[in-house]
Amino acid sequence: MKISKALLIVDVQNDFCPGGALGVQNGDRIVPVLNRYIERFARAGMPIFVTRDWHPPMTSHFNTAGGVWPPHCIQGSKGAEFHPDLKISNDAVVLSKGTATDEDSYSAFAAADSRGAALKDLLRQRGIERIYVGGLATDYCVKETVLEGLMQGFQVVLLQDAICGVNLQPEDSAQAIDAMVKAGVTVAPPVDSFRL
Ligand code: VGL
Repeated sequence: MKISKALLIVDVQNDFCPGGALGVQNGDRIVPVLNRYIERFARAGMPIFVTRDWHPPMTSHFNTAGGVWPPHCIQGSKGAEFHPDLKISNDAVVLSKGTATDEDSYSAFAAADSRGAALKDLLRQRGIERIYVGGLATDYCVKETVLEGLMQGFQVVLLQDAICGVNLQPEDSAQAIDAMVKAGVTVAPPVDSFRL
C-alpha cells in the first residue's frame, strides 16, 4: 500500500524574513521553493499543514520578559502574517503555537488548529505516516519539529532547499542538520529532482 504523506511548512512569517523583527538572513529565498513543493503536494492530493508562531504581546519567550528573543510574531500583527508570496491553498491546515505566556513552543507539535486539535492527532486521523518538513528556522523550529516528529514515530523528510537558519553562531544550522540526521531524518534531494 502507498504510504500517506503530508507537507509541513514551519513559520514562514514576515517577522522571520528579512526586515522582520527576527529576520533570518535570506529567509525569504525559500518561499518560491516552498511554493513548488506546495504545488506538488496539492497535485498529488496530499494534505498541507502550515504552522505559525502566534505569541501574545507579553510572553517569557521574549527578552522583554526574561526570554531570549526580541518580540516577534505577535498575534494579529503584520509580522505574524505569512510571507505574502507563500501560496497557501485554502484547504491547508493552519496551526498556531506559542499562544500562551509561558512557552517557547519551537516544535510544530506544540501547535494546534483553530479548534484546538494538535498536529499529532490531525496527522494520525488522516493516517499520515511520513511528513516532509520545510520552513524557518533550521536551527530552532524546524529542528525541534523534526526531532519531535521522529520521536512520535513519524518518518520525517527534511526539505533541505526549503529551510533557512537564524545562525546566532555561524555553525548552528549545520549542527542542527547533523543532529536531525543522527536522529533519523531523511534529507530530500533538491526540488528539481524531488519525487513524491
Ligand atoms: C523561531 C526563534 C524564536 C523559529 C521561533 O521559528 O525557528 N526561532 N522563535
